[in-house]
Order: sequence, then C-alpha cells, then structure tokens
Amino acid sequence: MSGLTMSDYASDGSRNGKKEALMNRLLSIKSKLEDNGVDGMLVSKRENFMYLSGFTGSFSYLVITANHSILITDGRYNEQAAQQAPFFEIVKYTKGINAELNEIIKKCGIRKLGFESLHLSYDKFLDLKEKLEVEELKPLKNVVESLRVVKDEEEINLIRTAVRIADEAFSHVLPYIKPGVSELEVAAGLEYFVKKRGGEGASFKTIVASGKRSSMAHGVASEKLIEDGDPVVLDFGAVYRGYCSDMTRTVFVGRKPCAKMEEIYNTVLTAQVEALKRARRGMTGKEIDSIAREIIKGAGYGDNFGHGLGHGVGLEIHEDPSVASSETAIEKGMVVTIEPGIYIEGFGGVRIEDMIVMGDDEPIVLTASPKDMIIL
Ligand SMILES: [Mn+2]
Repeated sequence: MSGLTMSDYASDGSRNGKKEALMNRLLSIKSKLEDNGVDGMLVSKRENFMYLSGFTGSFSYLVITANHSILITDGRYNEQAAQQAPFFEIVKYTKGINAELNEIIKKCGIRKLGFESLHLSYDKFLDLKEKLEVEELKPLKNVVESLRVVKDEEEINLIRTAVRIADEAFSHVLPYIKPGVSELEVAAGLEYFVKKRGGEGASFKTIVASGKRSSMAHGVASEKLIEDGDPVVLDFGAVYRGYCSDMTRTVFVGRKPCAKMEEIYNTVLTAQVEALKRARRGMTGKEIDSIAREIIKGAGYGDNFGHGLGHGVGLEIHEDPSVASSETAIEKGMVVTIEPGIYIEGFGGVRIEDMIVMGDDEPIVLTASPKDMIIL
C-alpha cells in the first residue's frame, strides 16, 4: 500500500491553528448575542457545539454569554471535554440538567436565553420553559449555522483531507468493480479504505447504483450484482475529524457504453466542467446552477436533471449554502458540491460530482479524481 499514511494526515492543521480557530469562532458567536436579543445562548445541536467548542462527544449543552463559556456534559465525557474544549469551563451535571442550567443562569446573570429552535424537541422545550428561571426563552434559528457557512482555514484543511481520502478510495476500489461483484461489496471496499486511511467512516450511505439502477439519483448500494456493460454510479464520501467529503463518478464495466449513454455522459461532463469554469465568487447558487442546467436543457435532457446542482458540505453532508434555487451568493471560503446528472428511468443515469471551495474570484476544485470516461 503506497501513498499517504496516518502521520501525513495528522500533520495538517497544527494544534495552535485549531486553538486560534476555536477562539475566533467563540468570539464571533459572542458578538451575535446582542443582535439576537439575548444575553445568553444554549447550543444543543451536535455539529454546532463541535464547531464552537471542539468537543466531539455525542451530547452536550453549551451556555455562552459575553463573559462565560460553559460546556455541560455527563460523566462519560469529562476528560474528553476538558482536552478538546480549551476555552470552555466544563460542568459535569449530576443533579439533573435543569438544576445545573439554573445554577449557570444565576451565576451568569442570564435573563434572556436563546435556544436552537430547529433542534430542540418540543418536549424538551416545554420542560425548559417550565423549569428554567429566565425571563424569556427565545427561539433562534441558524445563528451558529450562519457562521459555519464560511469555512475557516482549519476547516478547509480538514475538508481537503476528507476529499483526498475519498479520491484515494475511488482509485483503490476501481479494480474490484467487475461482473459478478455486488454493489454492496463495492461500497464495503470504499468504506474499508476510508477507515484504513484515517477517516471515521462514510459521510452518508454509500451509493453504488449499477445498470438500470443508475437512473435512481439516490440508489444506495444493493445486493444487485454488477453485469458486463453496466454503468456504475459511485457517490460517496469520507468523514475526517468531523468534516465530510462528497464525490460522484460514473464508470462503465466491460465495454464502451452505447451511443446514447455516451452522449449523456459527455453532456453531464460538459455541464459539470463549464459550471466549475464559469462560477465566480459572489454569483448566487441559482446562477451557478443555471450554467449547468442550460447545457443539459440544450442537449434535450432538461427534464432528466431533477435535483439542484449542489449543496454546502462541512460538519454536515448537506448544509448551507444550496447551489440550486437559492439567492444566496457563494462567497469566499464557502465549500459546495457541483454535481449535475441525467437520469432516464429504465435506461440508466450519469452523475459527476466534485467539491469546491470558493476562492478570491474563482472556485478551487478540491476533488482530484479523473473525469474522462473510465471503462473497466
Ligand atoms: Mn452531493
């Protein structure tokens, strides 16, 4: 096995870079409290507390005020939280979360506490509303997410590694794609390799869609055996230190595809490459989407491209900004996918997907796997 090892991956993002990033994120969220009409914020969504504190456990509440940064978790995570979240006071709750929160509310003098209304269950909300000693419990949306939409250098480095692991998994698995092998076995090969290279696992349920199944845009790997002449859509990604990657390639088994499939492949490839070439910093998601969409329409397949061109990727596999109907401008440091496809029921489909980070003016393409037609 040649190529990179774990220690190469460990060298990206120094410890100090990470600390500096965490400090900047914490300062940014503190500067948002007043604008949102609160003097404290309760953060409960996992990706959001990971982003702000560095803590990667499964459960935590952060309480953030101008002068306090407190991370509440349970006994399982004491040591880990102290190591991972250098700028937070760690509180292990013992007497019930509400009692602990009330002590913190008192200590920090919180009167208006914001919470993440998209992520707190209705029952939990009722419970907090009844028990917490605050004047107001204020629902807030997308406060942390609005910071996460532009990636800092630390995040871009981790995403680059997640992309590289997926690229390497793709070339690793190509020799195993042959008649008689099941889609699930190909998916297993990809996922095994991701972990072998230091990834935590797949960033979503791996898609391996062969033959006619390739017309299903989300054809999760099945027991179907790959056959001679099949197109195979491979859409997968890696998670590296919490950050996701996402890529798609469509390959052909045994022989060159028929003329119609070749035309579809070339149309998708042209649409994808032109979108990468013509996208500019500050264009809206919709404008970038329409570059690819017009090309596919022009070739007569407009009705067969039934999804948006792309989506944001970071701690979550699908996050803002969307590259579809959105009027959100794609700014420097935003990371998105560019993934046009054409799908014909009963015949097959093609999708090609790269990840980009928007640069000073043009996108920087992160995915490195070849896009010219591969016949195995
Ligand atoms: Mn995608």
